[in-house]
Amino acid sequence: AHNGARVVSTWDFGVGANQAAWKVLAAGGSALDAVEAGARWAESELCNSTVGHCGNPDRDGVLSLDASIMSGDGRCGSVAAIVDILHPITVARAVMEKTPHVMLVGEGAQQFAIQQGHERRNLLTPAAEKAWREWLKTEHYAPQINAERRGIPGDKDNHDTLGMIAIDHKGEMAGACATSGMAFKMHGRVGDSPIIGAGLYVDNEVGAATASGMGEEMIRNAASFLVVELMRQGRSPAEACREAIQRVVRKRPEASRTLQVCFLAMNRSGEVGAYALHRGFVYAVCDSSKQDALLESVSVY
Ligand code: SD4
Repeated sequence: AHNGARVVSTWDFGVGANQAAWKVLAAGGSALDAVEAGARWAESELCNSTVGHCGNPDRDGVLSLDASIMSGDGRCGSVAAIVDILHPITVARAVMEKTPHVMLVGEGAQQFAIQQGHERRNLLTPAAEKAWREWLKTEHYAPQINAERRGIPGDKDNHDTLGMIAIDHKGEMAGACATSGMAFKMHGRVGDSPIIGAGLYVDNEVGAATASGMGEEMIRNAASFLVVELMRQGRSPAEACREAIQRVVRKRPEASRTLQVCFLAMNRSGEVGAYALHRGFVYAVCDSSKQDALLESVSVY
């Protein structure tokens, strides 16, 4: 048996997302409802607040969002490169529950969202538009995830992906990802977050994993699936995350010196682990004993 309900999330804003999810879990709700609530909080509350948390657009000035949701019984849904829709996570859940498909992209995803009652609205904030105009002066694509914390001067923190995993009172698990992806990405670029097995994977028999950082590396390594499969072979969540990071490094040793990759995992007993390529990856843990814990992950560098 597991040790009660628990929810974990990537980055410092994970604390707020966890608390939104915890309201559901503490009331005896399901992990699936909890992660949707947590991701919805990140999609709206976070974007309504401070600059830097709100997504930067792609290199054409279009803010396109990715989201995925997965239930421990294997059901999953996602949307990629969806534009002008505030809650992609809810659209992803509807893809899972109301369509014969797993993933919808771009215009089709938006069309489905509108059919589901979502409103079309421009989400690009003045601050994000300003950052994009500034970026246009050089057009240099050089993502620096959590650069500030890594001591790289001049770059603002750039981490806008919520990865969340929950286990409910029944021991059922679920996970969610919500993101605007990499700032100034190519138009049409899809990251790891909406790719089941890359940015998120959940299996009630074993546990769950989610990722943040340079999504291309997660996709290359089917990384969240890898973390879950390593746990299936007996690794602890922390060991599984570390091995997945080592896999990323082995594949691309040079690139690994500069890009950030982070994994967060929880097994079906509620044990939590994390590992990052570079320091600065923090994650939030929330359960009945404490709702605002923020921990710093170990890292290779
Ligand atoms: C992506 N993994 O789209 C996301 C970005 C991210 O912190 O996690 N940023 O590649």
